[in-house]
This record gives sequence, structure tokens and C-alpha cells, in this order.
Amino acid sequence: MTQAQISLTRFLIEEQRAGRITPELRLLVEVVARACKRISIAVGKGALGGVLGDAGEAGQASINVQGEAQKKLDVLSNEILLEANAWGGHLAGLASEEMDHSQPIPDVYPRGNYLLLFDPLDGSSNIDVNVSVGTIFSVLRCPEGVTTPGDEHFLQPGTAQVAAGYCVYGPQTTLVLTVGHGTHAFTLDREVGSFVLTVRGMRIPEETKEFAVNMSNQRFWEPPMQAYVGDLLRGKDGPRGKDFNMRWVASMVADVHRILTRGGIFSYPLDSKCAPKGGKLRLMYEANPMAFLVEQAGGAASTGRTRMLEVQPTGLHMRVPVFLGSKAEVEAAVAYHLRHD
Ligand code: AHM
Ligand code: MG
Repeated sequence: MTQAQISLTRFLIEEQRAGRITPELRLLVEVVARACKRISIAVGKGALGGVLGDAGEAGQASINVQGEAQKKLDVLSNEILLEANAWGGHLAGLASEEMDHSQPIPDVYPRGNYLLLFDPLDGSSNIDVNVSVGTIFSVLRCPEGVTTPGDEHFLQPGTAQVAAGYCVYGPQTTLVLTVGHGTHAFTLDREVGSFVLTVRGMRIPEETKEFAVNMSNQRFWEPPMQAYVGDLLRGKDGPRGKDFNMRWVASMVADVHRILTRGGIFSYPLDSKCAPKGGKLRLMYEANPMAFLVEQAGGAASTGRTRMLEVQPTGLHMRVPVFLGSKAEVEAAVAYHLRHD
């Protein structure tokens, strides 16, 4: 007899039986996964579904809270996640990279104990060119006694996350999840319509010879980043003693998925363009969930100076510099920063 496949549903029920998640958290993850399936279908239809291009009407771009022009699929993915999560009774509130403020669950539905944050469609610049994009999410507990959460109740450090994950819409649709006991990958069986466990306990190799960064920003970087990448580029004859390869998809989900699979370091450092905002990537929707997943797979995540998960958020849309991936390489990058300060 062939071994039965383990569906996401079965995996979550077993986690619940082992006392690692509550029934509400199980339901929450199931609902997010279902929403991701719908987003995956919309992404897969592309031009046939009329979902490509910019949102907005009559040549007027729709601009989100980040000051960025929204794509139709950004808006659609956000609506799918909001609608799917509103009525289940497991959440007290939601926050999205695409919305100015968090939203408490409407009064007409029961409120639960969790807060959900998401980047509905990460890698927006890749939507129209048929390159992998994804959804990133993070789950926090709603503080005790709070029934109608406001933005301030979401401002918890990454160490407080009870679950995090992403779904990458690429050649395969893969959901990668942690509930604080390892990082696991589930591939969508498109015929059956269910996520199937394909890697239990992902492990990021500790050492790497591959880095991911947008090199076109090099001249804007801080001196420690210049020095770090400068030494990577000197290869075998330089102080790092090995030849490095480079990859940059420009969809964080795809770059992080590669790193979780075969190692590497991902960085979006501080540069003089994004410095006034504190960085390019968002702490609550991008850096923290990815940091949780990466740490649970044996890797490390840092701002270059501080462990990512210990950063105290000061705003829902706070931005940070990001270094994450193979542990020894992240430590090397951090050492350049600390040496310089
Ligand atoms: P988005 O959430 O608006 O898509 O922006 C985040 C993306 C990341 O997925 C990716 O790593 C980065 O922005 C790419 O930035 P750049 O275009 O500067 O290389
Ligand atoms: Mg994003």
C-alpha cells in the first residue's frame, strides 16, 4: 500500500491533537489557505481573467497607503482575504499592507482571539510579466480584554507571532507554514484542490555561496553593506575565500522560497533612497513572518543590527532593513554592520 498523502487539513488536526495549536488557530490557517487557493486561480488566469494591469479608473491610478500604485490583483487579493476571514469567528481584527488602518471584525460576526496581518500579493512588479508572486501572512494574539482592536494592538514584536506563512504562486502553488514547531511546505494539488504536505521540517543550509540583493541600489547603500557585498564579489581570492552566485527575483516570496529550499542570504538593506522611511520592506507583513519561518528552519533574520523578531514595532506600516537566510551568512553580514558602527 502506498503511504497516504498528508493534507494540510490532516496536518493541522494532528497539530491540534498534539496540543500545538488551538481549534481556532487551525480554522484560521485553513481559511487563509482557502483564500490563497482563490488567489492562485486568479493569478493563474492572468490576461484571460482580465486581472492584469493597474487598479483605478479612467487613467487615474489607485494609490495605496504605501504611496504605491495598486495592481488589479493587489486589490482583488486583498478583497479575497478580507471576505474569507471576516465571518469565521476566529479573528478579532485584520491588517493589510494595502489598507491605511487595521479593521476590527464587523459587529455582525462573532469575534475571536487572533489578529491576522497580510501582504495580499507580494511582488507586485512581477504580476504583469508572469513571474512568481505570493501572499504573506502573520498571526498574533489579540491582547487580553480587547474586543475591538485598534492599530496599537497589532504593534507586537515578531516573537509574539503564533503562526506565519506564505503562499508562492509560481510553476507550483506552495504554502509554507510555521506554527512555531518547524517550517513545513504544502504543494497545491490542482486537480484535487487541496494542499499536500511535501516537505516536513524544512532546513536551511547553514553556509551558502548565493546572495540575493537588488544590485542596482549599490551606490545608495551604507558603507558596511558596500564592504560586505564588495567582499562577496571578490570571490575565492577575497577575504570570504569562495565564489558567490547571485539571484534576484524581486518577489520576496520567491527569493525566500529558494533560500528555504537550497540556502542563501536575502537582503534589502538600508539605502539613501529608503532611509527616510527606515527601509523598503515592511516589518509586520513581510520581514516578521519571513523571519519566523526562516528561524524555524534553522536560519537567521536580522535588520543588520538587531534580531528581526525582537524589533518593537512603532507603526503598522513600519519599514526595516532585512537580512535573512543561511545562519552563518546572516551572521557575517551583521558582523560587517556592527564592526562599522
Ligand atoms: P510589494 O509588496 O509592493 O510587492 O514590494 C515588496 C517587493 C518584494 O517582494 C521584493 O523583494 C522587493 O519589493 C523588490 O524590490 P525592488 O523592485 O526594489 O527590487
Ligand atoms: Mg510585499
